[in-house]
Amino acid sequence: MKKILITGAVGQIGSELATALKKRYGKENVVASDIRMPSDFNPRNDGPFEFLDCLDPHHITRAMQMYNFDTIYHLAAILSAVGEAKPNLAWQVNMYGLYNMLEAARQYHCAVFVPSSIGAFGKSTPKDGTPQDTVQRPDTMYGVTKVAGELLCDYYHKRFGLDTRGVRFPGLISYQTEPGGGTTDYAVEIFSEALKHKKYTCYLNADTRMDMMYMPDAIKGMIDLMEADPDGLIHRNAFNLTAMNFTPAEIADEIKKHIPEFEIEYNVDPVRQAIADSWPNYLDDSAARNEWGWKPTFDMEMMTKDLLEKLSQKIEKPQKPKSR
Ligand code: VAH
Repeated sequence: MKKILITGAVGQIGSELATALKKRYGKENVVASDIRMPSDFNPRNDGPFEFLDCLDPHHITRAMQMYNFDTIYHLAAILSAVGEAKPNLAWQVNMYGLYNMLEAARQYHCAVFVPSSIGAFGKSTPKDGTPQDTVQRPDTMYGVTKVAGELLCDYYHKRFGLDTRGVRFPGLISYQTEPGGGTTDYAVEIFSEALKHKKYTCYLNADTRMDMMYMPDAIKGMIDLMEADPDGLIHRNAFNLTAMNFTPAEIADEIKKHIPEFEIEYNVDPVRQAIADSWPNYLDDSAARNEWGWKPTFDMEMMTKDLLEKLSQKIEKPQKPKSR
């Protein structure tokens, strides 16, 4: 039976991945970890949780020895916008944290999933149908750490035979957690603002096109990749992955089909606009489709309908705190 560690398990991806993995493998076989506790954690119902700072090898060693993991989903990271505000912190967490987890995985013989991002591309990367193998010259600290992380994971596979796997995620859209300081966060915030206030002030230009994905597809993609036959993987780390692409104006029009009175206005944040402008318009994800059968379910229309339905239920009937 699998024994899985998730770092960054209280974050946007981690919180939903933890739920999915516990359902698939049993909650006692999935250890969620982070440097902050989940808001509604109940040790009796939710399975084990560990305070684990990926910058502290002692925390990591203690967890590895306690649980004898065979798989690590390393999600602890600083995202693009926060990374530009705090570049040193982004380097520390995204590189030293990754190095510590790869070293632990090497010593304890674990497979490792590490997410990269469309942020690993820069202005000189072809923006339309961005190839799997192409120029990667990002000019954000986040992008530098993502490219370096991809290369470090490839090195640990080639040099030590470590089973490293990963994808380049587009903007991920979910409703379970607050956005985590990324450039694509507008595509998360817009839905709750539309439901609560019928309006949203967007920090990106109306025509800023980026790849996006609904969280259920991202979670399925991560698990499918980690369960894929390794002999079929040519690229292994940093597979381009996408499900849809849209602009703020286009997602606003889609929301208006459900909330006709919804209005969007624009107050551009030059820092996040510059980051978004350096990223692709849309990726070519054929390598993932060919090598391990990647196939998203949700397009923009399906995601908008599903997310608004579920988020409105959550807003109307907030979850009661779990019984102790
Ligand atoms: C960010 N949500 O905006 C992350 C992601 C592709 C975007 O890497 O930084």
